[in-house]
Amino acid sequence: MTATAHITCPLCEATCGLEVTLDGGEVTRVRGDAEDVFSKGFLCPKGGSLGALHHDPDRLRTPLVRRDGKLEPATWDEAFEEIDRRLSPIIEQHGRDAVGVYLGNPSAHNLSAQLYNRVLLKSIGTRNVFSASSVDQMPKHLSAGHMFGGALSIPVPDLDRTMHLLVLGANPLASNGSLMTAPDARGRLRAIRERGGKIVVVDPRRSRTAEHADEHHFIRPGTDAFLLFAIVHVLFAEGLTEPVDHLDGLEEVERLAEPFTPEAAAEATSIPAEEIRRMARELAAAPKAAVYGRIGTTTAAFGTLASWLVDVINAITGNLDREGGAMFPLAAAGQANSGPAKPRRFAHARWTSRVRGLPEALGELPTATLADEIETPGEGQIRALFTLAGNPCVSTPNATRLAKAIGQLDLFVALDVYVNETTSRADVVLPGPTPLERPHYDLALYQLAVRNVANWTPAILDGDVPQEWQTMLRLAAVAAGQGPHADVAAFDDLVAAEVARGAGLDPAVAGERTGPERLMDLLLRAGPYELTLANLEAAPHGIDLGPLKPRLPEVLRTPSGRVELAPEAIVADVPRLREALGKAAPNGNGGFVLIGRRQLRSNNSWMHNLTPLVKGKDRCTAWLNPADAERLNVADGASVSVRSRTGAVEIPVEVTPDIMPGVVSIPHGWGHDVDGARLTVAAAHPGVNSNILADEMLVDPLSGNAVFNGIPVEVASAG
Ligand SMILES: Nc1nc2c(c(=O)[nH]1)N[C@H]1C(S)=C(S)[C@@H](COP(=O)(O)OP(=O)(O)OC[C@H]3O[C@@H](n4cnc5c(=O)[nH]c(N)nc54)[C@H](O)[C@@H]3O)O[C@H]1N2
Ligand SMILES: Nc1nc2c(c(=O)[nH]1)N[C@H]1C(S)=C(S)[C@@H](COP(=O)(O)OP(=O)(O)OC[C@H]3O[C@@H](n4cnc5c(=O)[nH]c(N)nc54)[C@H](O)[C@@H]3O)O[C@H]1N2
Ligand code: SF4
Ligand SMILES: [Mo]
Repeated sequence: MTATAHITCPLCEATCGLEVTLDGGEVTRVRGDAEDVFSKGFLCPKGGSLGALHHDPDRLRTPLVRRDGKLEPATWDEAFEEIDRRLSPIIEQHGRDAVGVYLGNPSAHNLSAQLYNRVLLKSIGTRNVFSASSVDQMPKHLSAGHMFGGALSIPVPDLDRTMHLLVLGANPLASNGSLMTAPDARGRLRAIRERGGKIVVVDPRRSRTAEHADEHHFIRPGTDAFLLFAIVHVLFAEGLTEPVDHLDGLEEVERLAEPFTPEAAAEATSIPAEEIRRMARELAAAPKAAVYGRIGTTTAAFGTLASWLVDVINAITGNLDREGGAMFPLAAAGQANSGPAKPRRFAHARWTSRVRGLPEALGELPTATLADEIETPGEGQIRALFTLAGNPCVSTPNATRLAKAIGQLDLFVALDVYVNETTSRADVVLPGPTPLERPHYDLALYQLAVRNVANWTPAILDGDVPQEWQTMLRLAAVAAGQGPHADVAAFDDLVAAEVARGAGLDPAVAGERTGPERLMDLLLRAGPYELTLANLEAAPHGIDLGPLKPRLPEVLRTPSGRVELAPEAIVADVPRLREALGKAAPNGNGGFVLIGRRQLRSNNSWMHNLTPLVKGKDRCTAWLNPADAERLNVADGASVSVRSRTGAVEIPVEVTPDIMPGVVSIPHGWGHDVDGARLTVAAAHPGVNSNILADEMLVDPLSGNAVFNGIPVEVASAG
């Protein structure tokens, strides 16, 4: 009895349509859905492994509760009773801030999390909320918030129409695109060149994207803000600006850019001044161009400044909101910037973290200070931690310290699909369904898509475990003091009533639906295309809502109703960059700086337990330039020790001219040989955890975002 179903892959930001063949409950084939309106048949090896994920014998299918030091299978009732028994006294005695929450990256790819995390957080009522955002894109949220009035009002490159793309710190050929939902990024990039356009990549590594570009510039890690400011400087100095309408702060930006001459930036970045001038001139001359910066620019010491400057350049070259430039998507549901305009000043740093005084952003505190908040006694100390779809013991800086801190908690509850490097330390682990067992809609990612689309995925297999929204509501009820056996359906009715009120609708319009289906139906109805969930259900390959359209000034939510080119909060950080000018000299002591790199067959830390994704030669290697290898006397394949302030790892070397001298690159998400983890396949290909080296004290002060690029390290032969 075979059947075919069509789903959207929820593993990364590309939202590919997949065709899944099922034989009973068995997944027999996964391939790209050729009829998908957006991805048109494209898929990557991870999407192809959804069957392997679903059938992975190590995947968690029942709750676990720690008894006599060991995680043992338990019923759902037992698990919630245990959480209630241990959480309630902590909240009673120490208050709500004693509960910390960490939301991991899959939360952004999970409809239950997108719709119900908010409810859970509200019920817990803690300020100690952390997420993967502050080890990732928080700087971009801040620049978008301050410039355009919305943290998700992030302009995306109009890939399918641009004629010139300047890419900094992104490798979409491996990552499949980020803050730029674009299935088959490779095909879309190829098409730019085929229509006579140009792609320029700036990266300390000759990445796969760089290989497929017209031009690649090595840049010293962490220095993108200097380069971008110098481009702004040249645009003004040579009269090449063509600012878009609805702009405030142009003159201030011109003034701020003055010290950042190409010569000064050349020294900092190691890109020659004449090349910087040429980059600026070509950007200005292109009929339509877009600047796009991603994780190489955000997980850096000047991450917010770099994120801001990307859009400053888009705005002053006339490319912001222009076809073929950097545009604002118009999503079908849930988009704050297409709802009723309630302009208000974008606020961040409304409070600061207790121990290090790091700024709040989007209601969260920086993950780089999570260990401080667990370890440091006093009022507000975290004593209980919830992780939802997160693996912070691998994914966040100074992982060794965080793992130790987690060990001293009074209670640790994890909602996850594996017992891994983090969740193996939990007192209670609650499993979630697999992507084939749950409905899906990319609420967040369609707000960042290079084309307006909407695509609904029903659950295609019955699951062994409750839907995550049910588990979240049950957790929320426990946190709210309603005990372990709350009426989840009644709670959900309240949630729906609130969403309906926000949408100006009667919840009854959604009929008999409950859970995410009901909420999605409401949000779609309230959205700009006035769709219903039934419309989407009738279109298994998605609904194409057309190419991006100009949205200025309607998209803006700033108090002025204009693009704030020089927001006060960001401008205040420019002196720090100016002071670093001239000091960002090459590593004097012959020392190195560490950067990361994503790999096509990895998904951050959590898919190395699937044989199709880890087979072949060891991928967790350190890249070293031949000149450095010679100096250190290490050969290709030999081991080096890499040491930072926080720790050391030993790792095999790949000697390659594709990395800049003085830079070493180690992929993150490895280091699977941890006691207690239940990852049979991953443990046989463990690699090392690069976040043993990442220093939690290094942050972008404006956003509190962790620095992963440009970490000072020492490298020596381990022979
Ligand atoms: N050195 C360095 N560190 C980095 C980065 C880097 O470039 N360099 N990148 C950073 C970035 S961009 C990110 S986003 C973070 C990611 O940081 P995290 O989100 O903390 O880590 P992930 O590896 O994505 O782990 C996801 C966890 O969710 C679980 N999971 C997967 N699917 C589901 C699901 O549907 N439900 C539930 N409940 N659980 C699920 C997995 O088993 C795993 O435990 O890492 C950051 N860390
Ligand atoms: N296959 C795969 N896809 C993924 C993921 C994955 O783990 N594997 N993770 C997903 C997640 S959570 C995210 S956030 C996205 C990220 O998506 P991308 O931002 O495209 O991520 P990377 O592929 O790491 O590309 C970052 C590039 O920045 C370069 N870089 C490092 N430091 C600097 C610097 O200082 N300046 C500049 N200009 N470049 C620098 C690196 O060499 C690297 O080539 O990918 C997502 N997609
Ligand atoms: S590119 Fe991303 S969305 Fe597409 S198949 Fe691969 S993991 Fe899934
Ligand atoms: Mo990420």
